[in-house]
Amino acid sequence: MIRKSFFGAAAFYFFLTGICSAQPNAPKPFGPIPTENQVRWQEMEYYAFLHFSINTFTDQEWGSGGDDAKLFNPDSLDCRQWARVCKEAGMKGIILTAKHHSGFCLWPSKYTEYSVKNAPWKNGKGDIVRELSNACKEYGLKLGIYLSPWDRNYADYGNPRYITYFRNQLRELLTQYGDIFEIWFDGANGGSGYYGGANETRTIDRTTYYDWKNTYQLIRSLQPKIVIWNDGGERGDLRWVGTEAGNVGETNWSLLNDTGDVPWNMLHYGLENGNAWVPGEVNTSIRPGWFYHQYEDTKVKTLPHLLDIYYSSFGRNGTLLLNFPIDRHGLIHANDEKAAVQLADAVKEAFAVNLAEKAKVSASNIRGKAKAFVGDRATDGKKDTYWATDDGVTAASMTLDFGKPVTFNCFMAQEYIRLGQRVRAFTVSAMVDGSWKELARATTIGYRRILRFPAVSAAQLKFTITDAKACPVIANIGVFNVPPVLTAPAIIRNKEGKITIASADSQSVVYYTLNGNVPTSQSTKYTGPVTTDGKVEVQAVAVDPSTGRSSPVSQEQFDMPHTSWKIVGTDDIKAAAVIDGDPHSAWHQPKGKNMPADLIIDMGEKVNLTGFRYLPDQGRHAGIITHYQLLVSQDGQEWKKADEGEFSNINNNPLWQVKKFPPVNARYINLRAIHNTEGNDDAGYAEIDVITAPMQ
Ligand code: FUL
Repeated sequence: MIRKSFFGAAAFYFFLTGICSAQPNAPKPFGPIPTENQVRWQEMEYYAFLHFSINTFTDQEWGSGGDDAKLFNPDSLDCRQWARVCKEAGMKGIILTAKHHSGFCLWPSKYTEYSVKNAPWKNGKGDIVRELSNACKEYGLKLGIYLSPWDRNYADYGNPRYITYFRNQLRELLTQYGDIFEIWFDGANGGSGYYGGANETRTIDRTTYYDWKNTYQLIRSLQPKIVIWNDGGERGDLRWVGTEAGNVGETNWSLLNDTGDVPWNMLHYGLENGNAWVPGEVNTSIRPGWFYHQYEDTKVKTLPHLLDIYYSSFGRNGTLLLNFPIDRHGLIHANDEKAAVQLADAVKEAFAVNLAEKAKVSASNIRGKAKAFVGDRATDGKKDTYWATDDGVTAASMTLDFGKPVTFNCFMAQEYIRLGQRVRAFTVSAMVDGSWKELARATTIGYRRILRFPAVSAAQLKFTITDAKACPVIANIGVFNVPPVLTAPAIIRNKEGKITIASADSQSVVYYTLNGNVPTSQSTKYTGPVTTDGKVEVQAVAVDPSTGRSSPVSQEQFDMPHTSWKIVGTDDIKAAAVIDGDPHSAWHQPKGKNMPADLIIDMGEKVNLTGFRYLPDQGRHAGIITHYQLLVSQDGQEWKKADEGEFSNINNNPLWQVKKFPPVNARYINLRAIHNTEGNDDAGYAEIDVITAPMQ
């Protein structure tokens, strides 16, 4: 079944375009306002990212640029499947990594040999951008392009010849595949790479190297309706929100100052008095990584997690760009498809009935007392009408009378952004036992703001704008009763092998299994920490006894317990945080300890090691290791290198890093930190773990 829009039935209320300022006495635009291209983009609301490249076949997040094009060989690639899944998920478009940092091109660019034309897939005759562009047309989706400015394959990266190459590629992509709605220029720029065989580190100044001004001019001349996303260098039409975790600030202004690089907090919250309209796009992946890794098949984000992302992006004046990693077959994995469709269904269910629609509306102030601006304009389901107050009135309220008590737990508001973003703060209250009870208090609104609060039954709701930059202009409001969704329990194992399972919902009961079976309410009830030994797979579910509703199942696989593990070579007892199984505790090497910095663990017994895992400090954005060596030893005296490399993209996505290598017997491991994200000597660790196989 094709879902017509992300919101299904609620879509009717949620779109806004058109020109209302044609009304006599309409408010004048205030401050920066969006361009037509930005409004068109904002109304897309929800669209897909697809990450696919040569490194899909080497199990890496970033390709080095030196991997053989022959590795690129999906056996069942089907762009129509990608488009179908995105359509069913309620998305309006797809942005494809036509070229990621590896430099490998998914289209047969005539300017490089490093592309599908030298891959076994379709005997070198394939063109994924073409196939996707056709599939998008068939499914009524828009197409966007990710073209990495950083190219780890190209010999001339770092000198001006690369800019000509980059623009030639842009010309190909922006002229041969129809309309492109968005172009994406990632902020990772320069570093180590293959670079035509030079295998070296190259740094560039991303604010000047790409001559963005002229590059933008070229883009806009080829695709006048495009929006440009650029993280760093030169501000584009859209901004990154400073995290890949799937949220933007609760305060979120669609404004920035007209400068290039901006500090993190500005990206996350926008700038109240910024002089340019630069709205935020929230990008995140449906799995921990951007690229496909089989070991993440059980780590696809659960419905409650995806709903949180949805409310923290789309519900906070952002658009949501959700990534599907394309797998080695060339398909969106079934688990990812299932999760995305569940999200679409849950959203459709949540917003099916807008209680505001039938309410009697009154407003404390109506612009010129004119019918054109009464409160009902915000509940008439029309996108081009609005409630507005007189100029100079920057605090006002609107009351909804439902006629009888109704139950609700969610409020939605939209500003008419064509006239600028105005509201600074607002509250939502309900008439309970004869007086107004505040349910929620929030800051900015923008294109759309959604607030959730504990369910209340009331016959009246009051929406109060407490502060605005200029007279408020409210296009839509909605009131909903959203079905509760239980969060999957969190599972951790401590150093002693004790498993703790925690549910975020206090009234729910947790059931678990230790044998790989899916838990149900017939499984063992969790009553307190469970002692385990050896490798174990834990699955857990939370069930609400009053409704019978259950959470998604969470699943963790633990390797050897850390019971006999010791950190060697430091007296600092706090170093134990690295092996305590708690992702929230961390340890950093003492100040003054230079890179390379060694962290040696004695595992207490000889094991057959096939890999390791590293989780950076989750609390501080510091001491995140990017380049490492993993040394192993049987006796703590003689060491050999089992692995070395980079933790790609760990700065933006500081999650578990999994590294595998050929089996080796060892009792000691040394994770040697070579570099970190800051280029200083801070080496930090939340957790280190190993991957073992039975002894040979
Ligand atoms: C990051 C890149 O480095 C990742 O690989 C990914 O493409 C993500 C969307 O942006 O910064």
